[in-house]
Amino acid sequence: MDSSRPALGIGMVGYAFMGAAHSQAWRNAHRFFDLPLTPDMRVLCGRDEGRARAAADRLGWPEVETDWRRLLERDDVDLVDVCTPGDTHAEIAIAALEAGKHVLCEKPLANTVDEARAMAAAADRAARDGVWAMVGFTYRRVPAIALARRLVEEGRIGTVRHVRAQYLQDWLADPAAPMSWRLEKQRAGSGALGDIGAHIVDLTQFITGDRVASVTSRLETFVTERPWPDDGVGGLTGTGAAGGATGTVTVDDAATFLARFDSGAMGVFEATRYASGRKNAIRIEINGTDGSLAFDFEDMNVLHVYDAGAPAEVAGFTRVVVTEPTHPYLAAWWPPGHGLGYEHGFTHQVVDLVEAIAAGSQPLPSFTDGLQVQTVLDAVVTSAQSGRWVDAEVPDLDA
Ligand code: 4PW
Repeated sequence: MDSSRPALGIGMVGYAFMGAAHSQAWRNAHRFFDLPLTPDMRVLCGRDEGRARAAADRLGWPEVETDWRRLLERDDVDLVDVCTPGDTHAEIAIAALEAGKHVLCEKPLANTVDEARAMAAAADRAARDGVWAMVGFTYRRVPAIALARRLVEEGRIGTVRHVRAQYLQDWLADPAAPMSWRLEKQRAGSGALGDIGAHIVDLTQFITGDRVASVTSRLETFVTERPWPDDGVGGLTGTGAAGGATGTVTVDDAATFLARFDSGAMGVFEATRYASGRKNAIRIEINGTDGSLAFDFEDMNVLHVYDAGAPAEVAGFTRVVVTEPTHPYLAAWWPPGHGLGYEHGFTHQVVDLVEAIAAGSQPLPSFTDGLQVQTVLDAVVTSAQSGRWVDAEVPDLDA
């Protein structure tokens, strides 16, 4: 720890996939970026003491608590990082904000619009006292995505007409793949829609600076019964216990929807866990009047840029390798050509969050942004039920 900078005490709830990704970010951010506050990993919270202790030792947390409420009582915790399933987000985040702790909360913000609204209202109240809340739409911090936003903002592709976005995974393509909390509506809120569809809603809105105004959609659950894994955890890897208990899938396996943005741009979205061979393909293409941008997370250090103004003889998509020090976040890392990985998005998220807290400004995406994404997800569900176009609500915190 850099002792010349004030510490920001971190308490984290949850230690699975996201907990591990967040831990490495808290460990590393200040070692590569010159941060105004130095994150100090103080305590990891998990209900099972043995498992939490093992995770803490592995991930670099010196202490363990088994009740998240203890984190709120501790003076050495300034920020609570919520890395638990969606059904606990609202309770933990609201209580933490009311206790005067900054909050970083995993996405999607909540399981329902009502919960998200309550969280956004709590964040709004806390902000008046300089206590800040941010939702973890991490992929915004992938340098190629941040560059795409910059190019759109600069007007490089003109007026956006088309937004094409897919989030493709395949960890459920095998009907024998195990159950997990991600497949239970009560815990996760929704399936592919909220877990990965939320990312492409956020990303396309972030890149274009526009808002999804209305949608028409389809949701599908292909396999309704799956085996529980031996360890009861399950997830994106692993196998079900042969001959063991099974669980009922109560969420969508795949979501497709058409969207109309505020600007009139048209959007086509697809989120699925059944795209055999696609492991974590976040594919976004934006077509504007003056050019286009294309990105695929499976080649995450690259942004394809088309300039419609280039002479016809040489016009075409340019494969921009996003590793130059002039690209977002890159100056802190390696020489050109030495690419970044999945975990760096989380590191950059910590950087942006810590800088905003130190500056006394709202870190983005805010809980209100998370609420707005939630209203889009809600509109997708409503449309799938009715088979009609549904307007996404414009969140009004005073309502
Ligand atoms: O980024 C993705 C998440 O939002 C990850 O690849 C897995 O799918 C874990 O949760 C979602």
